[in-house]
Amino acid sequence: MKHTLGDLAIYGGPPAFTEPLYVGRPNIGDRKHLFDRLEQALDRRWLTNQGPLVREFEERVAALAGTRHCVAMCNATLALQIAARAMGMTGEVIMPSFTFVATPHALSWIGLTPVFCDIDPETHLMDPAHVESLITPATTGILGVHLWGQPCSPDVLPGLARRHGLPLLYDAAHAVGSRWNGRPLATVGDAAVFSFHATKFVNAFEGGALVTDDDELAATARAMHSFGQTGEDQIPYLGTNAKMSEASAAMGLVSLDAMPEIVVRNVLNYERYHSELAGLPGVRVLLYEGGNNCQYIVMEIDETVTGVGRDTLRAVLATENVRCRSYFAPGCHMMDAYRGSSRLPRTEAVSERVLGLPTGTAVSDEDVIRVCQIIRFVVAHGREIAGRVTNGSAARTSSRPLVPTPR
Ligand code: T4K
Repeated sequence: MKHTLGDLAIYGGPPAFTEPLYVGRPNIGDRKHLFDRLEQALDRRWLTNQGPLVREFEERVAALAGTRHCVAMCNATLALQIAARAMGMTGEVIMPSFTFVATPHALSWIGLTPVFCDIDPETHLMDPAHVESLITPATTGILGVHLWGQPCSPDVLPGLARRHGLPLLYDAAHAVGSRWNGRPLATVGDAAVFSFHATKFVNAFEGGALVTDDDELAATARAMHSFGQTGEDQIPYLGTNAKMSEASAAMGLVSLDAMPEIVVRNVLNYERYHSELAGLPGVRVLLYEGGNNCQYIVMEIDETVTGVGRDTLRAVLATENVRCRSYFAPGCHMMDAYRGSSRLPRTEAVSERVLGLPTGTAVSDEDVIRVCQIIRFVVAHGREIAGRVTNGSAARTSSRPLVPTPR
């Protein structure tokens, strides 16, 4: 418990946690099952190129997504590139700026031009009215993002895309297992891309997948992800190598098996953060509709109310060994790689306030309570802490760096 400012680690007190508490600590699943599956792959001497574990993983993911097809890939970034090419996107593609940089990078890397749109500050999701206002003759597609596993305008964007004759792809990196109106969220739009990165709800060490009901799109993407081949010596497409390995599929299958217990932990942590931080002026934890996998727990802090900004809070937490992330700041349109993009006031305001909080199976109820106790303490002493951090006295009273290196 922190009772006085001197109890805070930035002022020389003992850190609240002896081991770092991370955002994105991987969920591991049943190790024995993983090793069994790896042994079997080694015994078969079939390690990649559409082996039995990848095929099984694809079947399981398609069932979860509620789609006819799943093409498993080595990560979501390549899956987005392949999806965009297979869907015929060639020029400008409208997407949110408030997302992980992989969303615009994936498309820029293959010569497409991201056109960034603003968000609804309440949900952090792309604003469909702004999307429509950005459509020009140069637009060749819309890339929605189901950020934090939430549904990105599933009742508006598909109709809008259809009216303008544009393909609608969803970056569903965060939305594995997420549902909307009782149906899997991945069934919305022409196709969706999942991430199975180590930090994700379901992980395959690294991995991604394209899911769709479109037979032709699935067949094209499948060819493109394996050098553009449709058979031995048949290369109708330009392609790349985005195949998932058997080792990744083994981890992915074990992780799918563990989904029920992961979601229970995620939801408990989500509810605990909400209850512990409820009523704290200037602080809000994003509220999700039902059906969210709760892999990301995101809070906002309003410095005009609390007197303490996101970066100071993050620094204080870091010295307590609570390694939060400023997901996603700055907005992609403010990054050097996209300099020259139009300003997006709502994205810019939100990206200054957000903080991703530690959760997942490595984070217990007691951990969450202790993290929230520190947040409450910092907010209660917001102006004082901000003043001391700004005028450098914190650095003088503590030998610890304000933001320790993450590993
Ligand atoms: N679209 C969206 C909306 C995305 O969020 C992402 C990825 C993508 C597309 C692309 O998906 P992939 O191509 O990756 O499949 C991390 C992940 O690397 C990235 O996959 C994820 N989004 C993004 C939100 O987070 P970084 O640069 O923040 O990673 P890093 O290494 O700083 O780790 C994040 C946190 O996880 C830290 O707190 C440490 C912890 N961690 C990480 C790893 C890898 C662990 O505790 N153990 C680990 O093994 O991007």
